[in-house]
Amino acid sequence: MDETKHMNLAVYQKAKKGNYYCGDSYFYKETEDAFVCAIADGLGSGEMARESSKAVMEIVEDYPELTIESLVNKCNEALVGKRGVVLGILRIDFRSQTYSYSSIGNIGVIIVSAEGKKSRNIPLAGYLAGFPRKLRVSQGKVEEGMKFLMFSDGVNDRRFPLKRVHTDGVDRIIEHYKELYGQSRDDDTTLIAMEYE
Ligand SMILES: [Mn+2]
Repeated sequence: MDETKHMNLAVYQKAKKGNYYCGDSYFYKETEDAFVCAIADGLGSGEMARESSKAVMEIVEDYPELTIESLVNKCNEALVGKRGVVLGILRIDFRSQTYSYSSIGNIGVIIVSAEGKKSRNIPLAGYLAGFPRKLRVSQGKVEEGMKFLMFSDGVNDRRFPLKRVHTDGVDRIIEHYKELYGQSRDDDTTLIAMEYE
């Protein structure tokens, strides 16, 4: 993936116990103007689930300049005739200094302000499957030191160790999660920790 200049980023990904392939996909990209990051979890398992989540990742790769709404609409078009996915997308616009994100289905997003205030996104139920659906996009100003956590449902967000997130760097956040929950793998797990600097 691309070098990132504005974003500090660390990733943890692990396939479900006994599974060779991970059904979760993620992608991130930073351009002059924006940073985009997405996690998709294909419904079901195996080849077809993977095909869907890959199709969505290609959209994010090809159109980082689009707004969240347009990105999700494009993803939806790419899913016509395919299996559905749950999807989380975060986009940071460097010019307007804003972030926006949307989560459809069980992709968690937690934002930690530079002062340590945490806000948790409540994902919309359902999934994306090639037909129009209602979206909810959350937006705000980005500030230096702000952190974003995005994760698939393999991460139990009620157990997520949030106490030290404010002071820990992104690598340490990932390490800490691994130490605590690296052994329990009931589902594919993807966790991405990001910091805007
Ligand atoms: Mn899952």
